[in-house]
Amino acid sequence: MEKAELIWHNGELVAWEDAKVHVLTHGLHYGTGVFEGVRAYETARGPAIFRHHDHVARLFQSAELYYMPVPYTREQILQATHELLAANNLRECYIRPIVFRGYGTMGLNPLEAEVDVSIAAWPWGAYLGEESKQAGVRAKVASWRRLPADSLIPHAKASGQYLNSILAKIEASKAGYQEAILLDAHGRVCEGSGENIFVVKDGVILTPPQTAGILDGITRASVMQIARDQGYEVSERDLARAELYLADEVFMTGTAAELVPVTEIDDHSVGTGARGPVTAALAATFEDALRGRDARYADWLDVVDVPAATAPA
Ligand code: PPE
Repeated sequence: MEKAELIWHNGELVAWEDAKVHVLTHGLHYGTGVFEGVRAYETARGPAIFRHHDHVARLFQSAELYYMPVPYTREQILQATHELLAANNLRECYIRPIVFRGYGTMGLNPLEAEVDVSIAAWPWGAYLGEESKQAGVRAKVASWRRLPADSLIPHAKASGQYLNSILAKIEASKAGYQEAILLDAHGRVCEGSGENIFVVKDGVILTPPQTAGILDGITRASVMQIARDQGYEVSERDLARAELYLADEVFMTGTAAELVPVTEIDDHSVGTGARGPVTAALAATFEDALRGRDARYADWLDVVDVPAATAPA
C-alpha cells in the first residue's frame, strides 16, 4: 500500500510508522472493532470528503451495536479527519477510521476494555483494478453464505465480520475471478465481498433490501437517489441467483470500488458482456457528484481546507 506521513491516533497525529498497537489488543484477538471506508476527491472547491457525516454516523451506529462507547464526539472525528488530510497534504485519498477495543483486558467480555480510535488516510486507486470501472469484472457466486443477521449484524461494519467476506474473496480469486457475490442461506442474493449489488432488468433497477443481510451502503443510497433523479424505477427486493445470470446489466457499488460493472457471473456473460447503458449513465453522474460537478449533489461534499502545495521558488 501507499503510505502517508501521519496517522491520527487517540487524539494525536503520530508518524505513520509509529501508529502501532500491542499484540494483546482485544480487537486483534476477537475482531472487536468497527470501521469505515471513506473517500475524498479533488473538486473545484478543493478536496472534498464524500458523505462524510453519513460515514461518521454509521461508524457510531456500528459502535453502538457492539456496545462500544466512542471516546470522542462525531464532531471531533469529523474535525480530526480534516486535520489529518491537511497535515498529510492529501487531496484525493481513502480514509479509514477505526474504533476498537484496545489493550489491557482479555477474555470475551469486552465491556471493561479500553476503546481506541485511529484515523488513517492514504492514496488508494481503483479497488478492483484500473480497468474495472470501464471493462467490468468477472464475479463468482461464493460457496460461503453471507453471515446471517441472527448470528452477527450485517448492518454493522465490524472488523471480525469481515472474515466472512475474506473467505468468499479468497475462493473467488483462487478460482480466477475478481470479485465474489454472497448469497444467504436460502440462496437469495446479498452483496459482494465489499460492495452492494444491483441488477438492471427491462429498464428497472433492482437491489436486495435492508433485510437481505447487506451492509446499508452509502454508495448504494447515493446511486439509488441518482437513478431515481434520472427517472429510473428503483426497487428494493429479494433477488434469485438466476436473476443475476439473466440480467441486462449488473453492477456493484462501494466506497473503495466506487461503481463497477459486473460483466460475467459464474461464466455466464451478463447482457452483452460489456458495460451497459444504464450502468454507464449512473456511473457518469456518480462521478460528477463525487467531483463536485453536479450541483444537485453538492450537499454530499464536505470540503477540506488542504493548503495548496507551494511551488518551488
Ligand atoms: N457491503 C460490504 C460488505 C462492504 O464492506 C461495503 C464497503 C459495502 C457493502 C458498500 O458500502 P459503502 O462503502 O457505504 O457504499 N466496503 C468498504 C471496505 C472495503 C475494504 O476492502 O476494506 C469500502 O468500500 O470502503
